Amino acid sequence: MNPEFLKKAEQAKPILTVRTHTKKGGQVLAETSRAVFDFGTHLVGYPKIDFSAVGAHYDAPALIRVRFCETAQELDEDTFLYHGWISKGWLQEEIVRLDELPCAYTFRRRFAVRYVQVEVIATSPKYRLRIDRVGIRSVTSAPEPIAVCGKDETERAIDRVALKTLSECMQYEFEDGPKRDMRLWLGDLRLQALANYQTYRHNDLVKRCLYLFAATADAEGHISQCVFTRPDVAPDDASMFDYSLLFIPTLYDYFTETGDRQTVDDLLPLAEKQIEIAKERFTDDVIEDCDRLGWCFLDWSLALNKQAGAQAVYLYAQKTLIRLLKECGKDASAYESDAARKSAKAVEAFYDRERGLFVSGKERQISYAANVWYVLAEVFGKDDNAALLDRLQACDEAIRPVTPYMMHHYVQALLNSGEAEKARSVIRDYWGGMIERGADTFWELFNPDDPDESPYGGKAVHSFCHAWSCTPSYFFRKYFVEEKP
Ligand code: RAM
Repeated sequence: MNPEFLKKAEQAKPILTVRTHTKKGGQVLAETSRAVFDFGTHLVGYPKIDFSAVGAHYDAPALIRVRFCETAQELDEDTFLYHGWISKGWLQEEIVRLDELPCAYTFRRRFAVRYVQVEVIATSPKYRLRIDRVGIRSVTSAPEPIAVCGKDETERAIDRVALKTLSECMQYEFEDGPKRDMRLWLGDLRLQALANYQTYRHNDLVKRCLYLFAATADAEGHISQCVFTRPDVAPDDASMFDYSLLFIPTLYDYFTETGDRQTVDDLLPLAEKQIEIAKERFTDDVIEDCDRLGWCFLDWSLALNKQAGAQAVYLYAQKTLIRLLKECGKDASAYESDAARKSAKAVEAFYDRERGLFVSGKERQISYAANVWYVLAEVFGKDDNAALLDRLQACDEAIRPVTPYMMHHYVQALLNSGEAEKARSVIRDYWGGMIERGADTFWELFNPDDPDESPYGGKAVHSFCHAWSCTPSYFFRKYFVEEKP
């Protein structure tokens, strides 16, 4: 742990704004009955419920099950049937014994919630349980709400939900999702920071997160995929190839936005280290494939081969590093020659000239993930990239994005290739599709072709307020300026 970096991270720790939200109760529940309270909007915070007994003096504790749901559909999920590989510990439900009535029961855990469901498991024949009031103390480190933008109600609705998603994920760090995993992930941070620069401009929070990753890098400079901050700051024990490299553009974007040279001077050596570490995975300038889930992320499609896309992320990060070095007046020539070699090799190894698309792995798989990252890495010029994206769109067998994270990169690739109107309609269709299905905040996963798809083995643990889905607010303000508020 680097104490100097940790200190800088802690100095930038925000203060949370707390607000109180209350729903009046009055429902009287007998055993096995339940009541649902709808707060009308998504909140992140600490619930408190006031209970009392109705009937004779209570003569046994009340045993209740309380569920906290982000969406209405989640209320219908039978969580007992969830047996996926992500821990059941994330399910937002509590079994509570109320030994004394009346009482005000405060939940110690923080929840991401719109709907609160109270179900009575047991009282006694002598009394029933009355719910007098349900309250939530919501928390966020986002500054005051900001004005919504967009050219029509569809876009304004998307922007409103995106802003809400981002603000709910702004806590002591940029969290990936306030339901799960409640922590700082690098790929998520990069997109949150981009949206933040166009909206809340809480740039110290980005700085804090950059220093948290830097403080927890190991002695060789490996940056972890995510950082825990409770009870103490600690790195996860795994890294992902693409996420570690994305430290570079995250630092570059921060510098572009703030001009904070001190932070760049502190963190640039570590950014360079990411390229050195990543280089070890190449043989003759072609990245080695790997079948370990999570060696590289790109997207949550379990069928996705990551080989070609990983090389493209490397090129993208390295080119960003070159820009950063030059802007800091430093020599980047060694990186330039490496980038030229690895770009040429990528085309040789992965570009299928007949199909006009990049293919990945032994099976020569075609995916949005791989092709989009080659567009972002600018291996071809703008017009060629636009034509490549057309071919991609026409290719039925191409593996499509399943997360707003990958969809963000597709939209960015369209914009970089001069396809602003297509980019805009992707935003309207994809993010608008979540709103049509009732989203108050945007989701971790959304595959319109298969809305029940889950890489985890069940939707009960999905996060429905997931920061990497907040970037329509970035796109609208950065690229569609005429509708700026
Ligand atoms: C999930 C988290 C996070 C993401 C990683 C790769 O567990 O939701 O947002 O960055 O996967």
